[in-house]
Amino acid sequence: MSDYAPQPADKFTFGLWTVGWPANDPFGVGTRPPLDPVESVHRLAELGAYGVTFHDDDLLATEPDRDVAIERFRKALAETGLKVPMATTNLFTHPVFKDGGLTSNDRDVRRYALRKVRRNLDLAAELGAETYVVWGGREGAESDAAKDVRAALARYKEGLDLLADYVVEKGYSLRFALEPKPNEPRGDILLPTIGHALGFISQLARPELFGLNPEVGHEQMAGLNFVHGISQALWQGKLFHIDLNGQHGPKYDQDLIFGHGDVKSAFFLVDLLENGGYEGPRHFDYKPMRTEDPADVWVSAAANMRTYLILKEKAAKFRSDPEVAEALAASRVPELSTPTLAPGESFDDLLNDDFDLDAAAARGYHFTRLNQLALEHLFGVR
Ligand code: GLT
Ligand code: MN
Ligand code: MN
Repeated sequence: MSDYAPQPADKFTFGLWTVGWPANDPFGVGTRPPLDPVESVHRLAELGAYGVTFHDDDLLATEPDRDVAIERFRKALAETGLKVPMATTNLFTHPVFKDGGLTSNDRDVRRYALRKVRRNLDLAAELGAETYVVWGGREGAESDAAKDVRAALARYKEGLDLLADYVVEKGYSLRFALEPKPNEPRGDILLPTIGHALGFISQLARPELFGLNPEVGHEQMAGLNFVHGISQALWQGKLFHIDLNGQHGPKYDQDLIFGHGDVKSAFFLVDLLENGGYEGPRHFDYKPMRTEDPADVWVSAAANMRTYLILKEKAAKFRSDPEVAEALAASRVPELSTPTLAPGESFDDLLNDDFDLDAAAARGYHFTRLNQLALEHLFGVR
């Protein structure tokens, strides 16, 4: 029996902005003091994490001089062996981004936003990042009169095409991961779901350099099935990165600890990630609750990883349970992987089927038993 102790090989990563969130919200000021990124790096390494991720501005949380902040961060990475697999740009906090960064109506702001991303791309590449996340939280509107959405998408494309050209020209081995979100902070955000973002990528000049960084809560805020969304991203070869957290259905973005929202979805998600060929980092993008003190922050960071490892063990047991294998077969789940036409068959050959319509219509799929077996594994009674 495992003690669920995270190891670097588990590839757990955390954003500096997660553990470092001082817990300020629209109704109140922070309840925790700012956290030194150097302390976060050391604490996360002690807890067994593999890496840390950052926005350009996160590095400046307690040290305003960028060069000094980068040097201190670099030293902490060297001391702990923590990796930086992903980085991103803050195009949402400063008031200048109130109407967006890459899609602001103000052309000067769009030009500034591109310069800000460009500068942090250089640092990301230097620190060995492979993925560059683009979360356009301010790219959107509150009123349909205020934003020409077709023009905004054209500017989004223009900006991302320029950034991709820059990465290629510099020889960086970075790929971009777009992060969908339906709303908050904007009333409506562009690229609101996994599906919208996948459709948008097909319009870019270098689609091969773009994939997704879907977040559990962002799809669930829109009432969507995250496991289905991740399945499609994997199927299209576009799951470049993932933001794991928890959410209780359609409401504000809760950013709970992974598994502390919809635990059934978390179980099937871990099952999918572990068996679906995803090899990237398991990145937690959560917020330690506002009620928690600075020591509780590390309890919450550990809880994300422990929950993942518990669910991983449960998913493995579910998959190796002979009764589950039998129930899957009875439900014809493996049959869906058989192509509808046999090798060498033509469309016309379908006309030769000896098919009993009434018998097929009468057959049950026995999904109830299968679902109950999954839940019993999750409950820990099998
Ligand atoms: C911000 C947002 C997250 C994004 C981060 C990347 S920042 O906290 O809520 O979902 O992943 O920009
Ligand atoms: Mn979120
Ligand atoms: Mn996120």
